[in-house]
Amino acid sequence: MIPFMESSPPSTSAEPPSLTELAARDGHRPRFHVVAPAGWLNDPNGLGQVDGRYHVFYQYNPHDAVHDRIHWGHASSADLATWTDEPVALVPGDDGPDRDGCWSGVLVDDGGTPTLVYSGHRDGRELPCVAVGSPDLRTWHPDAANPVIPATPDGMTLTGFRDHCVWREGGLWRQLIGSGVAGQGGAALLYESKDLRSWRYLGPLVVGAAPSVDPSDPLWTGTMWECVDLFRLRGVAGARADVLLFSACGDGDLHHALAWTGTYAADGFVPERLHRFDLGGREFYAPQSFRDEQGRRLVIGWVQEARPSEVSVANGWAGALSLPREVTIGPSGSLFQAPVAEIASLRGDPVGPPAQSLEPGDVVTLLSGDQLDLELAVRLERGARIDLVLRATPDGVEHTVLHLLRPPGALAEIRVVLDRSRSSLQPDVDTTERSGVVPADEDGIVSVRVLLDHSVIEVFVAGVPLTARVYPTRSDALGVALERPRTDDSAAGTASRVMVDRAVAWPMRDAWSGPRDLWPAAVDHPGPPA
Ligand code: DQQ
Repeated sequence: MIPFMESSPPSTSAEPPSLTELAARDGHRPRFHVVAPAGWLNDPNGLGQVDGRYHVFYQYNPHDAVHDRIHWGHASSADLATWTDEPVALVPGDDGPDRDGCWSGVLVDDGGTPTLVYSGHRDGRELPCVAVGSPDLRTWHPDAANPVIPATPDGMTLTGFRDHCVWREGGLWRQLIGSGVAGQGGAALLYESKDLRSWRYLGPLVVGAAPSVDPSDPLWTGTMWECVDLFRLRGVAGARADVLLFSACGDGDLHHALAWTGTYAADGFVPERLHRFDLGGREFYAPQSFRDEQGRRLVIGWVQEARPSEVSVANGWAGALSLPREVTIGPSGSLFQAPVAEIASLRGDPVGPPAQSLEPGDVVTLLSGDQLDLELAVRLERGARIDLVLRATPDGVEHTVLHLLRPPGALAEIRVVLDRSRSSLQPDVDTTERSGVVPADEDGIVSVRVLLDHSVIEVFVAGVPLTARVYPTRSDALGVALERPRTDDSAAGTASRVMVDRAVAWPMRDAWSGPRDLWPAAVDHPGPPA
């Protein structure tokens, strides 16, 4: 393995470095994404906005960068761009249903009492639990009656029973629990309650059909649905859809996040269209959504590592959360995602070349760096391709390329490919391609947003995200350029035109300030400006 360190010198004391010291010196650690102080992070949990302040909780192991005896970490933000650590919210009990871990769940407002509904993990299975919080969301007490649902529904053979989506409807609480019916497919099970403590099983909201496609297919729906989430979207021109978001899992393998759009009514969900929720596959998993005080539907997912676990352990940390994204629906029923507008507040001074047409072989160098926001508007004639090169060393030995290709045929679509084959000299990181097809407009105009944060890349092409990790070994892997290949991938050949209407890059500031602590203390937040 090739060592990679950024600026901080190694510790000179005889003491081995702490997890936070190891994490702070790893050049692959994102700076404007939510990451745990150190240790392990996986799913986002308990997302919400309370009295104006945003809260994210997350699956957390403060003892090591591995998934074990999961706690709930907590961070808060006034602006969705800069974040502050909050005290650890949930710790596995000495005994009881969450002795081996406090797995994923949600935050609800129970008549003014903040309440978490989560999965207690013990002896290899999960059961629903609740915890009650102080008004400032900093102190949490698991309910003495946990688990609040003591067993899975009678007569069903399930592949799993965990993760929660809880809402008010008709004066009662409802919840979905992620599951799967053996021999059939993933499922969301529907329950109802007056008090969040005593639940009545209503039946499956929906059971996936036995997946007919190969598990390697990006639309494979899995045998167990993790992190189920149901919400309604209303768009312009009367567009409306109910969305069932879930993470497709099979035999313990985490595959990808998918979303059904369809109709929720009469205790059931009629699925109509299945969407890949992120073209990055397993590297964007376990998303959870919430509605903020502005009425926006916001989603955050877990950006998994794509390097071996022992490398994460050696660096003292693993896992990041995606940037918060707003999800909307278009008139054609497509789902659009975009980073929340607040992220732009982290931008420094913009740099960008003038609008121009690219000839075959042309290269336009952009602002270099590994902590950047980029906006592009390009026009591709049929058969034309443009490449955005990221994290490139000056000699090109390491580089990552986002290809945007407009097929030669009549279809108004763009093929998006993230080629990571040369992204790292480290042999054991995942460098497999991530790709998909996104709708384009008839003129071949494509809007692209790229948020590069060290090892995390979040790309949005025409509202479709692709999230992935890259781990260049060299500290000079900072080059960013737009390139038109010498030959286009088309019968139209070089007759096609490529126009760059707009290309702007901004360096990005850090979302965190000051040292981080594995067990954060409560810190007063400044009040709103006078
Ligand atoms: N992660 C949690 C589970 C969930 C899984 C455990 C998804 O509750 O099903 O850390 O990544």
